[in-house]
Amino acid sequence: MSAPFPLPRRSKDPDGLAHSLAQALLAGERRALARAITLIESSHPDDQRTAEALLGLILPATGKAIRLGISGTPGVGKSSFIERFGGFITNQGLQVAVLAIDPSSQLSGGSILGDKTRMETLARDPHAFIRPSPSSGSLGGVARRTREAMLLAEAAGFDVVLIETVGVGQSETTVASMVDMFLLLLAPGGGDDLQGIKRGIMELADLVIVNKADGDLLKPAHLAQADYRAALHLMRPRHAAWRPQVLLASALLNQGIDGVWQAIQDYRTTLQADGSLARQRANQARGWLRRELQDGLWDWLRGDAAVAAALPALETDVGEGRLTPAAAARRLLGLLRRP
Ligand SMILES: Nc1nc2c(ncn2[C@@H]2O[C@H](COP(=O)(O)OP(=O)(O)O)[C@@H](O)[C@H]2O)c(=O)[nH]1
Ligand SMILES: [Mg+2]
Repeated sequence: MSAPFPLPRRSKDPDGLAHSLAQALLAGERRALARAITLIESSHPDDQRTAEALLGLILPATGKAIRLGISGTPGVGKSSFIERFGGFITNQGLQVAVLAIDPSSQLSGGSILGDKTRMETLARDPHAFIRPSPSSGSLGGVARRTREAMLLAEAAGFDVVLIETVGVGQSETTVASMVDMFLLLLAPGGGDDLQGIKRGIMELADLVIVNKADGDLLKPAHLAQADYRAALHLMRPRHAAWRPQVLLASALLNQGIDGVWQAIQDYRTTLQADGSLARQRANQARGWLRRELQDGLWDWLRGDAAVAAALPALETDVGEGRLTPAAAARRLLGLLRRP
């Protein structure tokens, strides 16, 4: 944790606090970013009001970073790769923020924190900012806070925002819905490995990186590259102008990182040229609006006294097959149409 930001923990004047935080953030103050992320992660109503005011203030300063998602099953080398990749970025004079969405972090205590040893250099790099996954809440809540943290990092002047997730569950789709480009890290395993990777995750990838392409694994890595290329060829590309690439890298030997960075630049240039990057961001923002509405409506619905009273029995009926989910939902919604 960073040193305490010299502002009151909570304020009777949320707008005043939001303004000072926004100022510090836009000046690129690191501690302000840490403090602002803590604020958006807070469930205290005062903090939430301040957070909303803050996000409103900094929104015009967002959007300049390249937003990257990175996924891969545990052990594939994500942390090792991010350490090298992050270092490569800061060596170019750019700033990188690493955030995480890890639905399993409630159990493990946070993916990135547990990995600090593998990201030792990056963690000490003054041009890098590493923040572990919020360790409480539903995937939806964690996702919202990560997306907002990304906006805060952009306002603080970060050039690259990298969102890490573990290669399991639905967190991949969630991350893909907030980034410009989705990177998938795979191990050299060839055809066998391909069976284990969910096709859905593969379809999200704009860039596949076969890590551990070193030593005895170099040959299998080349075979895997060919297999993945063939597999991707059969899938519907996410963008008309971009064919997903499959590259080799070794986080261990610090090789192939420049190639990954070049592919990211090519992707960005290509998708900016035909307007699809901007279109994707607009679609993503609209998607998030809808998700927020769904969440809000659901909270509001459950807060309704009549619905809250009827819900448990209806859930039992649905669970035991006495009522269809559709009929139960209609009945609950009907309760809202009281005069
Ligand atoms: N040979 C080799 N091993 C690697 C490479 N990258 C990571 N590893 C090893 O793979 C293991 C898992 O790496 P880690 O970065 O923690 O993976 P994560 O769980 O995806 O974050 C560690 O023992 C690393 O040393 C690589 O490029 N080559
Ligand atoms: Mg890791």
